[in-house]
Amino acid sequence: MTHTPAPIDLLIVGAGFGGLYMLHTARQRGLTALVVEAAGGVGGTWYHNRYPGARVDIQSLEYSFGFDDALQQDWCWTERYAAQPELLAYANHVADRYALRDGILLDTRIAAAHWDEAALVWQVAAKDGRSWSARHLVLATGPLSTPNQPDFPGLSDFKGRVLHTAAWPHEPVDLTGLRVGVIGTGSSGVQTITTIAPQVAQLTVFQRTPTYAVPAHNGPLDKALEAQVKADYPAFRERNRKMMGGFGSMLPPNGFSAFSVSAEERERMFEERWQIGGFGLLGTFNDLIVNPAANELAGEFVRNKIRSIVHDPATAAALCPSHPIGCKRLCVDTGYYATFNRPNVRLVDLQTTPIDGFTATGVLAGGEEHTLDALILATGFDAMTGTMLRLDLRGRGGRSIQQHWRAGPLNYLGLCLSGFPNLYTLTGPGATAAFTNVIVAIEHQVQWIADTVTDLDARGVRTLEATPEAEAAWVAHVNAVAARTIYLGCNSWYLGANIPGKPRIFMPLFGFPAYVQKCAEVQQQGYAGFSLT
Ligand code: N01
Repeated sequence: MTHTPAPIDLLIVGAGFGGLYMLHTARQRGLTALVVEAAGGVGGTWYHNRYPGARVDIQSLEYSFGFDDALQQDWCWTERYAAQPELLAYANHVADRYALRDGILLDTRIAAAHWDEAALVWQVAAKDGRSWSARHLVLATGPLSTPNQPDFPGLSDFKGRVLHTAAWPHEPVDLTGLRVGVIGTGSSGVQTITTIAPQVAQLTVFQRTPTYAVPAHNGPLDKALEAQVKADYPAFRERNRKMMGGFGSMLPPNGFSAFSVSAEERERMFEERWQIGGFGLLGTFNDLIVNPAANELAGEFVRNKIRSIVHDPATAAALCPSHPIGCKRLCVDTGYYATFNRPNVRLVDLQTTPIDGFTATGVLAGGEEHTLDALILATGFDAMTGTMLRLDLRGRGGRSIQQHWRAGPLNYLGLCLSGFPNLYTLTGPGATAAFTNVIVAIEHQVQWIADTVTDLDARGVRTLEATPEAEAAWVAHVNAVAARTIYLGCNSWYLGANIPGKPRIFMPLFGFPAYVQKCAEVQQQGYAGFSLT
């Protein structure tokens, strides 16, 4: 790869919220930085996921940057849970407000990054042949950025339109009056299904695993609540940073067991949180995530809701999940289960009637042809590692990330990799982002990286590299934490279980405050677990 004469301090891959804030923070510290982004605009997730009904599942007063009080005072969300266009507008506002655009190269896909052991820099090349050298490389590529396109044999036989929720076209897609199929019932599928059902002639939902969904009770943002939060925003953010997931201080989890109250009281408390809506249901008791028996009570509460909402008992039964609630990320919905009461909506249970193939005009399942004009794949992502593993990323000795991660994503602190000096992963494996309000997680990791780079510069240290021992211990720690919860009890993307052949290693760390504390300790201890040169 060609060398450029003066290396920049930070090359950042990706212009989502992570890349934007990394660029801003680097500049504030007097570091030179460049963001390289494959898409035609900023916003990452909210640039690509334009499917009908796409919206955030954490309240917008929380799912937003807190690093600048002027920003959080000025910006006004219109809804309790912002929809994709508003989130994309927010990302663009951040880019403009902090004059970031001249540091962002759009429509440019990074193809390779090789560590240059002589010059102690990353040599980074784009697909179009341009190249840069950088002292530090930050992969702000997002945990959910490479769409999962399952290998459905015969799919190309289908002559109708095929769409993926995570790669939705920019021009309007008019599904009015069409016969539409949706494969997948995770968050993307749930939002798509609920939104398009009233528009389409016929909607066929192909479900492999039933999903737990709790009501969002979305609506216009409560102005009184907004005023209350804004009057105290820094303290509100601080309270959220102390929560397990970096959000939820408006409805803190209760500190007692599901078994410490009577059955009637338990039901009343679940109901109270169901009526409030959102993830707070999982905080009704303090043992829902750690005790399978307590978790089962919450799961049964939601199954009873499904049975009471869905009129057809067979459909209701097929919609009832049996895995632990929360084990796959909970969906936050707007009438998902009730959608199956519509006469134009049909559920196809792939557990009993698997997809046999495709015809020019539809999907064959259970010996029946489901005639479709369009098929929507809401099949998720090759999460957390998929995007990084598609790079030609090579560390010391030319060792590739594909070799390093052959048995799963080895990392230290969810930030660094042994053999890959001065490389940082944002919201990647080993970090809490997937369980956290991701913007809060990004703010923390970006600040850690910026602190580290400026600190190392001040000390005259040129390279920071995780030791293999620290890395192995960290992955064991992440998995040990997960083993104390219900998270190993299902086939989730947290485990890599949604992608055939992907190593089953539990990737995200549960517990944001402890993670923040650990990262700080590592810095205070002179970068324990790292070798410095
Ligand atoms: O993806 P998913 P997603 N044949 O992996 C099914 C975030 N997000 O895009 O469960 C048939 O959850 C798969 O079935 P199964 C959020 O963190 C947030 O919906 O593997 N079906 C599943 O039903 C979320 O967790 C928001 O058996 C197949 C679905 O496809 C994450 O993104 C909105 C299949 C995939 O569900 C991912 O959500 C959207 C196959 N071969 C996303 N392969 C909000 O903020 C997969 N499936 C609200």
